[in-house]
Amino acid sequence: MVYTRKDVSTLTRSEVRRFVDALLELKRRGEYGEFVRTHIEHFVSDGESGLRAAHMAPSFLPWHRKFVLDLEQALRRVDDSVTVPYWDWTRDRSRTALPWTEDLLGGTGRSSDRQVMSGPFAFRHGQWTITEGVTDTRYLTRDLGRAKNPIALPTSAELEAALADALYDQAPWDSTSAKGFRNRMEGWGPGRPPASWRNHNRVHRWVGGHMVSSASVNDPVFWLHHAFVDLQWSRWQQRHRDARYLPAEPLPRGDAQHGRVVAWQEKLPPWDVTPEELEDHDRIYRYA
Ligand SMILES: [Cu+2]
Repeated sequence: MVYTRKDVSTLTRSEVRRFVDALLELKRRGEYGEFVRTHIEHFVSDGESGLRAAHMAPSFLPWHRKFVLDLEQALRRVDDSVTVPYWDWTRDRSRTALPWTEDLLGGTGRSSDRQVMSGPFAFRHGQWTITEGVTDTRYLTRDLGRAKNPIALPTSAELEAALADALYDQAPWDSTSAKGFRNRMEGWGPGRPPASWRNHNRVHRWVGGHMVSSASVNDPVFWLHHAFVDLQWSRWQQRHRDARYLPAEPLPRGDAQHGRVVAWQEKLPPWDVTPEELEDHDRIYRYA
């Protein structure tokens, strides 16, 4: 049965509770930590050697589509009414309103150590201890909007600039690709931070704390953010009917990116699935 992912601002109180409860149950069972670990292990950047499947690469979008889908299936094994909601950060831009409410994600971190003190994922409430990370911190951290050095969430105009690009991606297929929907959406822009952080990247920076690391999955907002990014890929496909995932073919020997990016019909690690097979999600889920 095809299910629906909803805008988080439209969820009923009971839908919010069931989503949170399912996350807490995955955490209790130890399954949640496996998702964090997978994301850390697939964080390979331009400067490192080896295949880049998840970030700074064309397969950024299909990789995270599959990743969110796996989490969603795990949540639905706990409670089959649950789907991953999306956070439209072009509209819900407050540091204190949705999704940062007491019943959903809780709020920003306190100023001394950025520890999140409110909501179900606050360490002090005993159900969200960080076990997989890149530091020893056991509590979830955030710094919404970067209190001491403020940055803004991306605007709808900036998002539109990504959606308007009819090319999916281009050489050198990394964080320096000057054009293409993928890099405009992933958000590695030219120049220096913070101006160079666009769309997806800027949201990670705006949330701060755990979201600014390869252990970003520890903050459940990761899923709401990536569901919205995933929705943008669908919108881009609808708008540019003839456009496709690129590269269509594996890059030849001699190309500096040979063996470093996943082509359209190549397997996307750690799964046995290709970008081509992930292009259409309509038989699994749709967006409201
Ligand atoms: Cu990621």
